[in-house]
Amino acid sequence: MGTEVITVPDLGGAEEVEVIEISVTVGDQVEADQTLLVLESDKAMMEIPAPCAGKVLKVFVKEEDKIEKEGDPLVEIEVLASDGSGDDAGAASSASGGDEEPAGAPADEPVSGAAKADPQARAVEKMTGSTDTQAVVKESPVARQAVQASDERSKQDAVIDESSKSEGEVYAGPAVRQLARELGVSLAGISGSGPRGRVLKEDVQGYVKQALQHQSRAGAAITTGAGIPPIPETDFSQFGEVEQVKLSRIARLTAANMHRSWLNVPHVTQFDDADISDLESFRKLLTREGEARGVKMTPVPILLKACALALRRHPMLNCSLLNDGEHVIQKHYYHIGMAVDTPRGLLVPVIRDVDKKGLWQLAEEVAVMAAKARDGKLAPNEMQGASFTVSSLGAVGGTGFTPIINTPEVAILGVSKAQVQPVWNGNEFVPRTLLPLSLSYDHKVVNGGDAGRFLTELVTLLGDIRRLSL
Ligand code: CAO
Repeated sequence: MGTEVITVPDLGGAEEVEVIEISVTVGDQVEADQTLLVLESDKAMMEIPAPCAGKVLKVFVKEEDKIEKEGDPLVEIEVLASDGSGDDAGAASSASGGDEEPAGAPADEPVSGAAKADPQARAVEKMTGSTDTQAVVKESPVARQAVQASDERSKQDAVIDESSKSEGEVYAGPAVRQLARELGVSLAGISGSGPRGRVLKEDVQGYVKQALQHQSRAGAAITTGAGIPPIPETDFSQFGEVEQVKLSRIARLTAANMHRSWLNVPHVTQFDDADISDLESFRKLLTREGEARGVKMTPVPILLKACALALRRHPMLNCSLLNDGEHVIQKHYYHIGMAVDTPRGLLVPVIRDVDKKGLWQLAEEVAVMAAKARDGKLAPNEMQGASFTVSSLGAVGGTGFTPIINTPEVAILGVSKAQVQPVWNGNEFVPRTLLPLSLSYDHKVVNGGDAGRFLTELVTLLGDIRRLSL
């Protein structure tokens, strides 16, 4: 354990830079890359991130201080030892060099070598899309846009948005954006009372207060579905011993993505059972060969293959809807995401070109990707580009579930635990192994007929896997 002093970076020739926001206080635990404070020149804002996880020991500046010199101390943190136990901080600096993103989260943009080594440079790159630190200060629109890009997701979640101004035009620091996100408020509707129209915390609070007053006056609006009533905060300590635990970064991103999908996509889930008795006998036959090859043929690779073929025959499930609501992008590739349960949260590595690969190759890739996900070694591009997702809880149990679509995909297959059940064959009940499947689809794009035909095709393919080769 040691301490690290975060100093004023290269100011890119800016003459006067002001501290416009201190995002932490002494004693705070911070994660690597978490914003410590925000500087602003007359042209742009710059977030100063923590280089590593730690505890804030000292803050050398206060809001509205003017910064003149590169190298002046800003914040001192006590560096937390990484014990390799897979905690969030450890994961952020894992050997993979790649940030992980959960279900459907666009993985972080690739960053340059310099940025990988230096979180501050990484933040600058994220802000600007440029490796040129000076550009941050000089090119205000780019920098501004980059700061605001981090807020892009909150746009989707915003429940109060009465303005035609785009979120991208709003001028606000990260703490204010964070507050707005937590409150489910779009900054686009708030007028800023700070210098140069900057939105302050008080503006957000005032806006919410006003909105709540308005809502209670028009109480009927809630019951008619015109708003999402907030869940009141509860003091659970009144009922017993409690502990507040911070969610991991992966869990937080998953929550945001699931919420966004849930709010934006009209989900319908269709259920069916596939008779996989013959498939299971075939799998058993492959046990020896699998041992010789050093890879196990589990149900997932076979499911992926069957899905790719069914997608090819039912292309509406292999689309994405454009934001104009008038076009879809028809994908002619079959990259399938595979939900993997890891100690740090849900990750979705993508198996590419599933339709072109044999079952052994798929089995190997499934095993490799699942291991990488669990070890925190997935690269960002290994979690991008899926056109469909399979979420198998077969090894865990359960008779069925309704998976949430990994947007911008339009469908996801949930797989539950196969069970031997009595099936009537016309003359008698016979024991058959049935695999419960649940297909959630975006009813904006996929209609019930498409989904039903897709699932029936899948059940047919899994019921007679000779058909996989047709
Ligand atoms: N029914 C019955 N048994 C099943 C099964 C099913 N549908 N699917 C897998 N199994 C069995 C396997 O055959 C294997 O059994 P044996 O060891 O006796 O042969 C065992 O369960 C373990 O399989 P596995 O999980 O190691 O391998 P897999 O290829 O089936 O799955 C993976 C890989 C990565 C999908 C899986 O490990 C996993 O992480 N699943 C969780 C996904 C998840 O969290 N989904 C929820 C997302 S929404 O919150």
